Amino acid sequence: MRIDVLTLFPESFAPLKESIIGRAVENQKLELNIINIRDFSTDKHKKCDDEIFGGGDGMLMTPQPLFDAIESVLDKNSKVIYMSPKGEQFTQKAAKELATLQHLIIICGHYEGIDQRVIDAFVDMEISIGDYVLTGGELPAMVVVDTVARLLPNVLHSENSAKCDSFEDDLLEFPQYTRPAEFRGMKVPEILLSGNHGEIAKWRREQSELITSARRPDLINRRKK
Ligand code: 4G0
Repeated sequence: MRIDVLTLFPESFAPLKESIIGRAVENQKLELNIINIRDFSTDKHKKCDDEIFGGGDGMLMTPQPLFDAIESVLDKNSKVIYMSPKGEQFTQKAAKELATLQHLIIICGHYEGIDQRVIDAFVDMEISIGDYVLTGGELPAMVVVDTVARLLPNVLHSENSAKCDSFEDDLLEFPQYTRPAEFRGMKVPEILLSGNHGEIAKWRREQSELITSARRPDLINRRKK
């Protein structure tokens, strides 16, 4: 998969060069291009924002640099996504759908967002990562890139790690332990050391159901449907 991210702050994407996503890029499982919208401004001062028509606080990103930046990467296989607090809620299900596509273009707005004409001309999907407002779409875009990239073939070590995730069956994860079997007097539950895989699977299922009922009753109700 190829992902092009359009932003005024390309350096904020440094975290994606680390760890699993960094390795996915190195191993060519993901082609990730971080594109500076300012490079496309035809203004003599490279200006990319202006005041809002009709009044109101703050600045809006102007159409020209965005139109040119988008047109520089757009092709017939592209899905254009705009990160916005008024977008559709991003979920694991949405990530799985995006992970099947060839090419994503993700637009990051800053300030009060972008001119509506950019959205009308190019955007296929407005996505929100949750009901809160950030100073820019960069953190939300990183959330989308990370979530989608770890679902791509051969990005995680085992096929299973993505399939066993929380939300995969609308249940939260059971508690997990590693060595040592006793640490500062705190013991790992006996059942997990028993080697009885049937009983272990049963215990994990019960634990998942308990934690999901306590923390996310909405998920339990959704499952019953
Ligand atoms: C568009 C996404 C973009 C409009 C972006 C701000 C949160 C999210 C931005 C605004 C973002 C999210 C109207 C302030 C950039 N913040 N929840 N900030 N306004 O996904």
